Amino acid sequence: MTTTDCMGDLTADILAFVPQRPMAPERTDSARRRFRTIWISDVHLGTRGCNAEMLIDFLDHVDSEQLYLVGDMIDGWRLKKRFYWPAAHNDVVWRIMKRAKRGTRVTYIPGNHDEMFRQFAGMDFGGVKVRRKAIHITADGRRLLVLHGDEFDAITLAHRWVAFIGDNAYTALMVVNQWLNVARRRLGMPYWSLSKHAKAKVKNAVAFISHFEEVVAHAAGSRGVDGVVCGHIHTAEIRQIGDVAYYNDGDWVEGCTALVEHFDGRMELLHWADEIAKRETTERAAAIAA
Ligand SMILES: [Mn+2]
Repeated sequence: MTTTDCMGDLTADILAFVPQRPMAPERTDSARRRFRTIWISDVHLGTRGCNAEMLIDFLDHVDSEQLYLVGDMIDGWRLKKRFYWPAAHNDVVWRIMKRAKRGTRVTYIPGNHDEMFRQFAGMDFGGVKVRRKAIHITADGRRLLVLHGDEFDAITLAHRWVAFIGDNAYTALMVVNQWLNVARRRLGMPYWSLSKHAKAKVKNAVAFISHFEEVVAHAAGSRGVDGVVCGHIHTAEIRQIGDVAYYNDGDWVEGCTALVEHFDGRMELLHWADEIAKRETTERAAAIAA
């Protein structure tokens, strides 16, 4: 079998995997907020912790010329242990493939949880470029290195903030977080991240996170770029470290954040739970006025 045959089979397999239409139809009622670039990562599709509903809401309310998927989109480690794939997870994949088809330039940089896709780096599938890392040029001419971030684990062990409470405890915490938020939603209360709260309370975790940020920024600086965009540690941040701008787009397990670039090159972190709350307040006010 030639390489081309393999590639053909693989593309067909991937396209067959993407459903014909989503379970939750795409919302087109609201005018989408447009950005030059969007970065998301650490979605962990295939796990109960993944907040697919919130991500679907995000994808239905924003659009961009370019979209970077900065790793850990699918949790291959967890999926291997136990298969978990609800319709909402297909809907996320469908929406991303649809964007690529509509002309958004999509770059997928696999992380450590979806490292099985790293072997396809350099290839394109359905308009999605798979790469190990990328250089993004902002509208104001800055060069940003885009990578997942697990490259620095050997030095920082920053992702191991979880180790302080243990992986199983973290998973349990995520389940509690979900139930808590179902209850909060029923009571008309906004989304609240329990583990984000817990993480901020662990002093050592905070030290590890800031060490990770400094190591990544330093490595980017020595490669001569103006900034770095990563994910991996599930801690969204925009921070200037020396000459290097450090950006972390966060995650869609607990924080539910995306990094966006406006058309003038200005960067912003969107905390989607807050954006939903803002939108609902506006809608309520409009309903009362009407
Ligand atoms: Mn990771």
